[in-house]
Amino acid sequence: MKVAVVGATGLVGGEMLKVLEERNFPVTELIPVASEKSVGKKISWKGKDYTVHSMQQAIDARPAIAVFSAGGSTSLEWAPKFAEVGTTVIDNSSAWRMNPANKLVVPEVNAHVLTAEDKVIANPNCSTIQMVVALEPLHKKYKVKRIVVSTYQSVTGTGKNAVDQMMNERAGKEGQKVYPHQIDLNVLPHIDVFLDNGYTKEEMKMVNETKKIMGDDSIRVTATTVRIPVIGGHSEAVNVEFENEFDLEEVRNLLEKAPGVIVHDDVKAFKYPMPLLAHGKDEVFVGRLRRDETQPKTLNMWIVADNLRKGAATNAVQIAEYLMANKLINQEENVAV
Ligand code: 2RA
Repeated sequence: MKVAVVGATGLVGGEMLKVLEERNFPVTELIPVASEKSVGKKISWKGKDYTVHSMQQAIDARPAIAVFSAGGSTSLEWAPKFAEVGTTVIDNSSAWRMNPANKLVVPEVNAHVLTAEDKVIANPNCSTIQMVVALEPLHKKYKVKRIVVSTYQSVTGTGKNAVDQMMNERAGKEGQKVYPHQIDLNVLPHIDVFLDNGYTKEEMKMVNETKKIMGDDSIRVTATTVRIPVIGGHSEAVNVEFENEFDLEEVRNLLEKAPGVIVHDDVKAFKYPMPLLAHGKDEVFVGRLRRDETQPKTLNMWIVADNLRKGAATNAVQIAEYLMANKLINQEENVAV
């Protein structure tokens, strides 16, 4: 199957290539795409060199699937052009996520909404993905009413330049500044731009995307998203109120059986999820399970996942796997128009 990776030279694009290889996705021809300045350069994948294509060259090759991680404006301009030639686009930007005509998918939660007519599919925001994977089994059983979430997000969520800023600061070196303040030895309660309501775009993504993915507009979400000087993954402290009462052991059992979830929770042995342990893995790690003793039907939990993998690349590839398994993409080598 011809697969285009748009943004192949970025952090998420590189992770997408890694995940496609690790999961043996049946790529017969890889079409890496990057900005004009990289066109013609070579990238290596599975021991072979591939020439970086321009967008138009990639469209002309008529890939069956194009996974995008190239920013919202690029996706708005080019994703429809891929779709016009029959390619199915899975886009990691926020461009299409809240558009009613486009599906927003986390396979463990709502892959069933996908159809062969979906040609531009949105990959949710990383901090939303890990939260809904953990909440879905509990929502099915107890019905989520309200979520209060605080996030502790890795600098890899911003990109390579942010990692460089943190490492330069740590080494006492000068360098490009991505954040408005020092990030090393600090935390920034500021991810993406501030809106008129005092929240950031990142926080409103968690509010709005959660409802769309879980298919329940009655779910109330309030979020504080924070950048911290780590790599490896995003962490989240989630306080979730249910419509119905729960049993804590039953919650633990539901999570242990849930797809894509690993429960890591034994505080006596100091076992709990951490970015260092989630780094490079595809699962969502849950721990610190405990009842909120200040109000009924309410649970506290700690959720950690690698934001570049399950938070982006792996979720996108899992969507592609679902489409392929359910024959929802044109798998002919030359996609029919
Ligand atoms: C971040 N979730 O962490 C956003 C986008 N990747 O910066």
